[in-house]
Amino acid sequence: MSQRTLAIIKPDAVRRKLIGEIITAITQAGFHIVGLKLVHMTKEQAESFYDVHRGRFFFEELTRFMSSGPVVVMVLQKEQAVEDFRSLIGATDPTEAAAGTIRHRFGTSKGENAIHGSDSLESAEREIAFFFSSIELVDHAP
Ligand code: IDP
Ligand code: MG
Repeated sequence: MSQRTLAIIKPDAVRRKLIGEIITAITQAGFHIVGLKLVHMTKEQAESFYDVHRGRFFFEELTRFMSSGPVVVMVLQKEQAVEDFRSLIGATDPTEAAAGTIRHRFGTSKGENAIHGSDSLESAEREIAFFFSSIELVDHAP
């Protein structure tokens, strides 16, 4: 079943000029980009995006970081996109992420881990709707 998931190239990776290399890794892994834009979130928008983490000890650091500079948000389509993209990005902590994963290659700490990927189909639907309207998404045959 073809699915859509939300990816975010985080501010650390954008600052380090890694947008091109990360998009290459994503498209070479078979994902089709069906939506893409550059966004600089306000602190409030980052808090709203990460609402499920409100109250966690890292919430303040996370939302400050995610609103610290522009990010690249993308909607990716592929068979089993949600699960396969989580595999491609690797574990949250880059030191624990498998070799070859995006976080292992480009992340520098548990917070500044280069990329976000939706953790379930339900999260993907919510996160895609958070950033994109239907006119900003192209059709891609499954
Ligand atoms: P995930 O991105 O792998 O799904 P989550 O546990 O959902 O990981 O956490 C969301 C984001 O919050 C992480 O990607 C990371 O940027 C940040 N984060 C999570 N745990 C920590 C921590 O212990 N210290 C600092 N930042 C963290
Ligand atoms: Mg998560």
